[in-house]
Amino acid sequence: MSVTAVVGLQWGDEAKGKIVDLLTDQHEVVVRYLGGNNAGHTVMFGGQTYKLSLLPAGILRPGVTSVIANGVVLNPKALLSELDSIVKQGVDPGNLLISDKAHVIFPYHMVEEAVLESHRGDKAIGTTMRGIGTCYRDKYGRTHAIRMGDLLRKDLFRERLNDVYETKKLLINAMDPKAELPPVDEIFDEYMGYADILKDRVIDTTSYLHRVLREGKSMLFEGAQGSLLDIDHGTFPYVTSSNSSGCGIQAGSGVPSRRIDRVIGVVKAYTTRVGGGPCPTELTDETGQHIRDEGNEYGTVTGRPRRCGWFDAVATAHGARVSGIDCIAVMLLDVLSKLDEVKICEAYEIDGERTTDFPSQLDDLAKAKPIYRTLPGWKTDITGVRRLEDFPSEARAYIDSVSELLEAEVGFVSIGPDREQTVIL
Ligand code: 2SA
Ligand code: MG
Repeated sequence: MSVTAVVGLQWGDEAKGKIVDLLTDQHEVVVRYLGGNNAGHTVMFGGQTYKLSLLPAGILRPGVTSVIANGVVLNPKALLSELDSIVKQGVDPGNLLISDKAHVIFPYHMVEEAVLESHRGDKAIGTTMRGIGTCYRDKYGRTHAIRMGDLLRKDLFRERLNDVYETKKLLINAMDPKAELPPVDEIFDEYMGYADILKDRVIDTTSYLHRVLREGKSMLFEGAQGSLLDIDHGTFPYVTSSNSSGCGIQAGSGVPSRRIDRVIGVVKAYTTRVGGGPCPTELTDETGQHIRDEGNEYGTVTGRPRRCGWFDAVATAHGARVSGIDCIAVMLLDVLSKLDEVKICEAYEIDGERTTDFPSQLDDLAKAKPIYRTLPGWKTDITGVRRLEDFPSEARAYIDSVSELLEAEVGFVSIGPDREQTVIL
């Protein structure tokens, strides 16, 4: 019985959902440990498309227990509407557990974020506006935080919400006197309603997960966003507000990394980024648009067009190192199939110096000029390939270059959205 983790190594949207979905039938428990309804996972099988945001992909497999662990910031309204929509698609969400330590997103988090982002003008982070950063801010600030466990304690919740609301209103209106918050009583009633529906699912998931480990059951950690959006190791401040690299698993679930047997680093065969911040290999020309069209690169949560570019091995190798991967899954390789030649950034030139270290300072990253390795395109439809040896030699060479530059073995290659369209090594 094994413990596996699936982590994105770029700026998110590496198609982690597909790998998680493939692995869920080999695992008894699937755990989300960070982020919230800013994440977007699309899973396709049996002719149906499932759009998941907050729910772990394990929810789609009968018999698998899905856990929303302590590191997640939870918007109960979003959770319930997501549950509702998968129930309508015929899924039974029976085994879903929620940590009593998960922090709760309230309407004032969204209002506060909108005010903060608009004050930054053209320096805006380009967030998903889901109240993610403002909720984490309250978590780390400690004094204005409300957790799932608090919602279940009516009197305590009432008292805390009153205190928090008072201060939030002051702060928000100091920045923007016109910003409006729903009345506190309305929020209280609304959230008591959510608590009532969710209460049987709320437990101490840390103890639960350790019980699962003691029983020798298998467990799968499902990453959200990607390593380059990690609050500590990503392109700060253009990051999300949690540890979205492999580093987040321990803090976000209470399961130490030494208990994890296999970390799968998921990479897209090219680069995408949504939101602000430097992206050295971004292509603003027609090749970039071609990749966007072929890969349907639009945010699943916000619908924003994603910035597209060549595979950046410097950035991705950094993601791989901090996440401590055992192998990689190369996704969306078919998107590059029509190109005459394909490029991989193997180093940066910064102030005339060549480097393969990912810069820790944003201004250095903004100056980085990609040094490319150019490979011939394969110009063939590869969506029907099921074995590594059946890829055209050019596609093989591309996969080998990615593997070499990331110093990692390839475990999976995906050549289409369906479960079947995967080469497993
Ligand atoms: P936030 O909302 O505080 O987490 O935003 C901070 C930065 O993190 C980026 N971010 C993401 N990047 C890629 N994919 C994400 N999920 C959605 C998707 C995004 C969407 O799957 O497509 O629909 O737009 C995601 N979530 C957060 C965000 O763009 C900011 O740069
Ligand atoms: Mg996504």
